Amino acid sequence: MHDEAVFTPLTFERLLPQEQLAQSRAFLSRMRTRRSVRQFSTEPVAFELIENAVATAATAPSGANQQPWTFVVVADAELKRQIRAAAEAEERESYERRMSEEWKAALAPLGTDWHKPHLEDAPYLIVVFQQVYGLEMDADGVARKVKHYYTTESVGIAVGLLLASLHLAGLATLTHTPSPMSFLSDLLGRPPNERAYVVIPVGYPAADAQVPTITKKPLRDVLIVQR
Ligand code: IYR
Repeated sequence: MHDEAVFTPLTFERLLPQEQLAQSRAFLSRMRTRRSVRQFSTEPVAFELIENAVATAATAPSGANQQPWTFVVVADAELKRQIRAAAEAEERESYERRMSEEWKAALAPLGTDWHKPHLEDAPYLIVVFQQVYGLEMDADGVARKVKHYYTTESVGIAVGLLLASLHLAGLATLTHTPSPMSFLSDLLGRPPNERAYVVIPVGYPAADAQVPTITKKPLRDVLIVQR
């Protein structure tokens, strides 16, 4: 049996041209101030900012509207300590043995290493999971696998919206991908259909936070217009 499409009139706010430009420019200039932060203050953050960011992420378009994401928010100090310990063990192995010289050279301008104190200092870690397939209960109470489409793309779009929301809320973030990330499924007790996608420490930057001196490519290098 297939569910048939049901349509409803679109709610769409048409903006005046000057309002379009003002909104577009304001968003651009706010987003240009976003930086990945690796030194966090332990200062608490209002939970609603996290909740609203996840709700914003969950508005993302997704393959077949399957919304193949789970956001696990970790505030518990002991759990953060365990995540840090496991991430540092993997990262240490990566930096000291697994990563190629070419990879380490590419990372050199960022000044990263295996130490991840931000995983404990940041008041929240948002661990994003990708639902590689769905699990649905059938009528007999048996779990059935449901194929998911474009999960990597869908979760990537959602994470982009999440980062934008947190930035506009005046918070700092890091998109952190310890590798491999399977320890997160174990520590957070996630089901077999979910795979860790990224860990995002969220909070205020430490008072003395520093960021690498790096720049974004100019528009002419990333935008091609064919009229
Ligand atoms: N996961 C490691 C290494 C790392 C990899 C990339 I690609 C980066 O852009 C940054 C770091 C780490 O988190 O240090």
